[in-house]
Amino acid sequence: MSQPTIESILHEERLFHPPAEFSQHAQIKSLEQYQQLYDKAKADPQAFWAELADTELHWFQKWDTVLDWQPPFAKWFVNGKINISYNCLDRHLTTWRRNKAALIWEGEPGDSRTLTYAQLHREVCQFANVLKQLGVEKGDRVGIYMPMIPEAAIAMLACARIGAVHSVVFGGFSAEALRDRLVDVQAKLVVTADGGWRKDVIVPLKEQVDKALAGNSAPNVENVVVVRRTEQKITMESGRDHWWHDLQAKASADCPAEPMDSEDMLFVLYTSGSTGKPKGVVHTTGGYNLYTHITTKWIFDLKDTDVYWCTADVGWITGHSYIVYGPLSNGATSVMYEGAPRASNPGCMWDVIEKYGVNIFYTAPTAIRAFIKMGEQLPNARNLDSLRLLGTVGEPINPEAWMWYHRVIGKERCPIVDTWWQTETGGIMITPLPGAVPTKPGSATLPFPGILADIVDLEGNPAPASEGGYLAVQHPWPGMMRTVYGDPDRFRRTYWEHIPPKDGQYLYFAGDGARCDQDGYFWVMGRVDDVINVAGHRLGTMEIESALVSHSAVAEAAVVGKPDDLKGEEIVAFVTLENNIAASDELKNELKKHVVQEIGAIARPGEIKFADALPKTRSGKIMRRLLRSLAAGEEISGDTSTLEDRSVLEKLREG
Ligand code: 7RM
Repeated sequence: MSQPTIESILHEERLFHPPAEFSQHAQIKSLEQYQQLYDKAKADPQAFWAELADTELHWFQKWDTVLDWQPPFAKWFVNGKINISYNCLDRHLTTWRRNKAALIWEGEPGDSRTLTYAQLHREVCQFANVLKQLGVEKGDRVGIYMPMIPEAAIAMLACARIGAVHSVVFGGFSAEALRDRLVDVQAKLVVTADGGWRKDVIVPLKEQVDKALAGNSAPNVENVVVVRRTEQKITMESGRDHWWHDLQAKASADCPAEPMDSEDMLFVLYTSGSTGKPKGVVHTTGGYNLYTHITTKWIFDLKDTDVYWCTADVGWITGHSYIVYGPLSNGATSVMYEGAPRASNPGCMWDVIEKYGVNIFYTAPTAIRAFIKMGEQLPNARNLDSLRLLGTVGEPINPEAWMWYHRVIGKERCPIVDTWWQTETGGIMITPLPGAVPTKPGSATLPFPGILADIVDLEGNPAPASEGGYLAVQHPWPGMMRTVYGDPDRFRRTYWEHIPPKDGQYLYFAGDGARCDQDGYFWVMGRVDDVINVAGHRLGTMEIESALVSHSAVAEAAVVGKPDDLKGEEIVAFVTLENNIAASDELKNELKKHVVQEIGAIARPGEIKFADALPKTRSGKIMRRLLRSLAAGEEISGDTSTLEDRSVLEKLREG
């Protein structure tokens, strides 16, 4: 896929109005209504958020200050007492939703399970008691390393219920990556499963946990709770490991939700940046609850009869905010799917839509491009009439993929919400409201009410309309991350001082390049830092470089992204070897395997290129810009005058 260019944006003239029938019944019904909300929020953000917090959420005790902003540290709903598990469960039990499906789980191979709000509440209360019995207290951290099964959501909600802080680690990460995260967050307990299904194969999750904990390398972990899922043989360490079903069967279902301070930590989720180790992004309770609640309600235009399906994994922020917390806080029916399209079952997504009558479908551009490749006969063979709204997230969507989604899946009658946001923002920031904002293929359109998005240069000055610049946000919002776990200084430097504050005015730097068109529509062009986006997964080039350099044969490594039709970007690694080591295809494979072992399969380099030397500046910085052009097979353009040794480039070009 080619990254969007300013030229392609300038030539995109197609405009799709929300269908009248859709707008008529929508939460937000017209562009005027959106504009009113936007203006109201802009004029008095605190009043705007306070009114929503009051009407949309249950508080045990009301806050006394809406926002305490000590840049770049924000506190929302100060001294308010709230519990997100209460808002996601208990408050629905006294309504007709008590027996409504909360989670519909479609598992592999052919398993399924539906949990009503009452049933989910019961399971969550029981597991909350299990956590307590195992010594987990308010403020303690709990690692969750799980397949896409209901127990993942149950564990998250159980933590939230007693005030424990969850840190979900995507099940595709390796034992090493898991260990790094468990150590950084000082997890006291880990919840996992014997295994998980990933495209016809079993991922040995418990085995990975054993590896991560071996030799007391994550010393804070006292207990491991294991869900029986795939039934393959695992070893259970006595005193440390416990079966979920044993504990759950004995646990009381009575566990009132702990009134949490609005600013108590809810979870830590690790994400990659341009430097150093992945950062533990910290989200707190009240603001996150409100932000995910209201964005879900307005952007996905939730109706009480809807079946809503977000295809993300709960190991990513999209799963946290838009499978679990946002939908459940609204009392919605949220589908959770363990499977994934693959050669043996290429039409499985459409089967799920047909089986459950899915109305709202939220997925990633990389998935859409894979659907295109598999052919429209697959969706065409299923009844997709239930669909009324489509969404995308994770990377810029190329207009061709947007048009295919609109025509083949949406049958030209479903609005598409292209939602821009990040782990750090907690929830969706730039997006159409589907009944209100006309869409353009490839544009995330307009900011959500209360979000003051800007495009600026590195001094924080507005970028000229024709050129584009850096995406930034002006005012704090309730869902924003509060800090980097254990490193507030890194939080300040990375996000709030990258663009130097002027007169005490701080701008949040998102790390994306973007442009605004003549209608004020945002076009996000992709990362401007050393973060690459492979199939919607966010990876830091430096993490992959560190993994490569940790191999004894490697002297130096530089990793860049190369445009890829399916995955958006593909990882290309330039590697120089230690003196006595010879380059070979076997070594390439070994290095790829090594990266998988260090980080996980999502970080496997697509290509490894051996080089005698890497192009560097006189001050010794690797010139990635040149490597990016080389990887993409482009002519090297721009300034190469800072290159220390020009022959390095010639050699690399010769291959
Ligand atoms: C939700 C999520 C964040 C990065 C972000 C962007 C890219 C996400 C879009 C997008 C263009 C979109 N969180 N991104 N959504 N780019 N249009 N609609 O993906 O932390 O994992 O990644 O993803 O580069 O900075 S994330």
